[in-house]
Amino acid sequence: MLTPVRDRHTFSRREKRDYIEAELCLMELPATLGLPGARNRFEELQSVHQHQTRITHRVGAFLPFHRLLMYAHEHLLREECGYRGAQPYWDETRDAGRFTQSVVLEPITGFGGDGMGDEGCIADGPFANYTNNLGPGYRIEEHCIYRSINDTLSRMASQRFIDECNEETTFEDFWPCSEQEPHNGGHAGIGGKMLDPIASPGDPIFYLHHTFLDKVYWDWQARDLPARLTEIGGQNTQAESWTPPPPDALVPPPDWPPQVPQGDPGNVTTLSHILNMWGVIEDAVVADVMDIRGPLLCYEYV
Ligand SMILES: [Cu+2]
Repeated sequence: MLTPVRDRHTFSRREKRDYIEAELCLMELPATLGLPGARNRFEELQSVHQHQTRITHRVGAFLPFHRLLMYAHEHLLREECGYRGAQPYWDETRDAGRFTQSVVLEPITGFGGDGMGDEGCIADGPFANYTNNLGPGYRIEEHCIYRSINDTLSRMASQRFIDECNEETTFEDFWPCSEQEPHNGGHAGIGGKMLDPIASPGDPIFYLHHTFLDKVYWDWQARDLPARLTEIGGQNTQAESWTPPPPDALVPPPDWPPQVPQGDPGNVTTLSHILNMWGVIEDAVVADVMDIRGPLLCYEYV
């Protein structure tokens, strides 16, 4: 049986609460992997992202990597925190241009609202007291979950940008399109921690956003099956024009492992490209995550 993934807008009050409770549980479970700075299971997932930003964004593995990261997060919720419900995604097209009004961000059963005060810390909701230890960027230092919601930028989450991407007929054209507005809308619309390209999984809304993006990806694949279950491509290293000299928080510590793509014969992402999960779950290759209904992922959007 496939695990259902559902629009969070359709969740009952109880379903919303169950999910939030499982996430809070993950934030309390002690870390087991010894990843730098990660103090609990939630931060270990974040560390997987923090360690690999350069080889998982603006590259061909962007969509497959984040698909597996979504799966890893859900797997931990289920296996370690007893979560039984559907995996939620945030249908951001419903809230595009009005993120400040979104029910996803309400304080009781939602993720809490905008940042307040000098540091932009979220002031309400279940995560208001959570102290995150990873970021900004590659730094390891304690900070609140901070946001700076921007309704104008949240317009990038509009359906029309998804429609534009769906016009693309090859993965090599679809992937960069999806990484633009549909991806950036959620990050820039929420702002703050979510706008940190390296440590953004420190805001739990990250998982609803990227599951939404994964649905955008799957919907595109589903327009031409089975052909798009094997269609992959794109460069493995970020194009020069996309990597301006970073400020110091954006330079990985010298003692961290270098970010080197593995598994492909050249600088093009293939089905044998390795998706490294740093021990949170087993590593996989791109081929393992091409079909969300396949033996590893086993889920469906309903
Ligand atoms: Cu990312």
